[in-house]
Amino acid sequence: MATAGAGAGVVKEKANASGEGRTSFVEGWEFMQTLGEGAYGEVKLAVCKESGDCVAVKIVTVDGGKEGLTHESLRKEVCILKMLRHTNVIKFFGQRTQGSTYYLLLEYADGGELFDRIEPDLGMEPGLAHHFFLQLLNGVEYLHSRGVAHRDIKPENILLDGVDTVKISDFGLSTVFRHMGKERKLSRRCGTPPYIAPEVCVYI
Ligand code: PIT
Repeated sequence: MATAGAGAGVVKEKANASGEGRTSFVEGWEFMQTLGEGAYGEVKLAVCKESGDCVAVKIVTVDGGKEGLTHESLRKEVCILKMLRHTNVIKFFGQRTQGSTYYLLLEYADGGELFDRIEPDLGMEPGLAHHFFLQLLNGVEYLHSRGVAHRDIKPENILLDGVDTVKISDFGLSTVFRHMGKERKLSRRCGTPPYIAPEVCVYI
């Protein structure tokens, strides 16, 4: 399936499979299956009705109930995504909002998560691990060159395309540590507990 850049406005309501009439459509794009779900909301595959191109759409509703999720945090995530353009970083194509619901149109990585390529108790063939790790380093080096700290790198956030190209995703916890050459020391302890580096956990 082709992946795409995106242009189009919000939004028309259409009945979903259970007839609840709550499935939103970004105009010109048809929503398909859910690609991922998290505390923030969900990511759906959307197909351009005209060209057949595919994008991933992250759908987030700011309702005050989800911890740490605010209009401000969403704006920051979008602002960071807009700064980035690299083969190993998921591309951002645009954003639509409808009330408190944000639709982020993102590159569709059709190879799934790196997480699913790790076999329990076995890991991964070293040659393949090397292939992924080099690309991950390339992506992280690029982020740092742009002054962006991702702060939640983990196999679930490393997506793959159909030819095993690494795509770093989920910038919900990311922040800017360098702006116009001026560095800012970060002190917030964040990440996903099982993956947090010991030096970040230690309370000084
Ligand atoms: C895909 C497939 C998939 C999830 C995503 C993209 C999500 C990407 C994403 C999520 C973010 C963000 C940037 C990218 O800030 O299963 O093609 O929260």
